[in-house]
Amino acid sequence: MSNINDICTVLKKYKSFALFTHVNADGDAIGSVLALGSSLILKGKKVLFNVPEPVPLKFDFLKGYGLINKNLDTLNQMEVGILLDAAGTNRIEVLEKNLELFNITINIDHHISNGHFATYNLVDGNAPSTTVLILRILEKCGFPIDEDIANDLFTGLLTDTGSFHYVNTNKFAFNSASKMLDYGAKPDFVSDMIFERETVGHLKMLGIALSRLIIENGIVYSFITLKDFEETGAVGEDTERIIDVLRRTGETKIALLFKETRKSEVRVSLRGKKGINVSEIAEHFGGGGHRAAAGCTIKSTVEKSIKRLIEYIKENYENGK
Ligand SMILES: [Mn+2]
Repeated sequence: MSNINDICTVLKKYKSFALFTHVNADGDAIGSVLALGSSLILKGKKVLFNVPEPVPLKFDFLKGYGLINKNLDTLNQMEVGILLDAAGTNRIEVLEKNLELFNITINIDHHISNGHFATYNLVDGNAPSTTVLILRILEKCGFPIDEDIANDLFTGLLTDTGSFHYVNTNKFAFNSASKMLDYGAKPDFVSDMIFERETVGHLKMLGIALSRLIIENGIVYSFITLKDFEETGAVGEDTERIIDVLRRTGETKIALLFKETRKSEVRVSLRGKKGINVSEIAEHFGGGGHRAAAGCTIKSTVEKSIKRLIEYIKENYENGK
């Protein structure tokens, strides 16, 4: 663990920064990149915003969204590489083999499975989102936080806590939210933009997933196939947050959504309730995440993936471990 002061020293000393986050970027990933990057720009620094494609459209209301993935050909001219909200470099293709592209790297994250792979690492598993850590850094460094940056920060906190529903909704979350509002964040605007602009593709996929829902001994699961994508015209982004509807029954301990992403490849989203740590399950299958929300990818068919995961869970979590 590095001292936050060391990170401030680097942010103040150097002039150019390349920011990175993980594939399937969520609100916290994009919010972190935009908040830190925008503040650095206000300090006169050069910043590249690197977010793996496809960049989710629903965050297009955030100022700075248009700067994402611009001028990436100058990546190797940047002095410092900063990784945000990513437990490892394996979820950032451009860095997987090229972390040494930068003399100095900084890693800011709240995943308990984080590998502390950078020169400076600020990893806090108690942080409800990476954006609360960005807030802490910006305040500590005395860097500017305007209304747009406050909205970036709030977007990460709102989405990673499931609108202040999840187990990570601690005092730290509310204290940080309160500060973000002081800096000008607009919760009603951000919530409206994120939750009240659903696509038809999302609603159709949600209907399909709900119609296939199976519940056995507190384990709730459903699946979505490539054929469903074809028939509804939905895209990957349309299936986000379906898992958060699946988990809603009172008896749910573990919820899973199996999503066929290509032939013989299934992305599994997991949610834990009643204290069950689903990141353990995801890690067993080569993935990772948080206690209450995790994911993994299985190289197999939907049917076999379901069988493998459900059997493993039944064997290991029978008594609500
Ligand atoms: Mn996060």
